[in-house]
Amino acid sequence: MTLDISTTIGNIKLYSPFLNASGCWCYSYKELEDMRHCQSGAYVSKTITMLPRDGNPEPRLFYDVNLSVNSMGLPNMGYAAYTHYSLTTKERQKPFFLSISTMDLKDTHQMMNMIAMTHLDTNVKGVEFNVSCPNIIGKGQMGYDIEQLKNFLDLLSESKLSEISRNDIAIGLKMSPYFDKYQFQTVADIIKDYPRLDFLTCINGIGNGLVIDNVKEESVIAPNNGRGGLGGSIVKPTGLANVKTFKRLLGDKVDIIGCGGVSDGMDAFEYFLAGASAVSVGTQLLRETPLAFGRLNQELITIMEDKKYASIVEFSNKLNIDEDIKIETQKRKEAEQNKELEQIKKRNAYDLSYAMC
Ligand code: RRO
Repeated sequence: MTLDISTTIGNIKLYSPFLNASGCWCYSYKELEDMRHCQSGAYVSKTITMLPRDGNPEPRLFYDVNLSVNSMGLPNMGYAAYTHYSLTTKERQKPFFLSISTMDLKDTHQMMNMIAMTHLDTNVKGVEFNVSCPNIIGKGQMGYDIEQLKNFLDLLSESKLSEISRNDIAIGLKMSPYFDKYQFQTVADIIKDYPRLDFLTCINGIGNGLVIDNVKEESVIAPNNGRGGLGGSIVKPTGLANVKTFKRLLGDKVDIIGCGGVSDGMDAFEYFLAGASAVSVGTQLLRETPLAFGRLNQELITIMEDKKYASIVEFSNKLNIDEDIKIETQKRKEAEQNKELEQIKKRNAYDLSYAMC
């Protein structure tokens, strides 16, 4: 049987469904070159701001066999350096995506337009807007602020980037992890209104975790009062649930890149079952270097052989579990409307009796 592990993100083709999670092995030219030459299907840059940033003070990253925690604080070389990288390495066997910060909307807007103007020269094939960085001191996540999220998406819709064909650039969002059913529905309702979104990456680190070194009796990281974004196998159930729920709510409107706790082929297989079309690797990449991708491809192939699948579409989104989010949300809306009507009726009755006095 010929076995095919290729996939697509929007209209961009990947010969393997694995890529790095932004933030892992993608800061420097050297790391990006390692990613360009490894066996991943695509690669993505560190989240980029207009100007270079040093990020938060060290120690700011910790990982062990179960988890990772970081409060990097968006260190990156700045937009010009990553554009220079893309221009000088435009011959690629795989798609290169930029991760773009949404921390300062004026800068973000400028970067959107510049990416659009240079994309033919840089051969950038995707842009992932990071609306979910958990570590900016003094700033919450845009993913948890619906108004801010809408403002950003309006800006994106009106930008030159949105005019570029889907065949040339895939546009997506790196999503915060959500935990509440109604939150999922609210966010999905907003995303539905924006036609030029091709993918969601679910999930970014779970924010504000605390990992304690019980020998030193202190947090393993220093910034943000010792709190940081969690990754690794402990976040996989949350990642899977986010992929599944957004796939259920958004259907074919977007492709989903599963992210969180992928360290072997079976983790990836689970993400595909939940509805992912591709999978990114974070903590495990730090542990194992980009050599991980050859192993992951091979493990996925073995699983597919064992289960007699010839391609990823045969099992992507196959997990069939009952979901009543839409019904529950509808019921909640009706209950709220009824409550409002009751109040209006009571007020009218009161006004009437008052008028009759
Ligand atoms: O740089 C970071 O602190 C960071 C970012 Br931008 C992000 O999106 N997710 C994360 O866990 N760390």
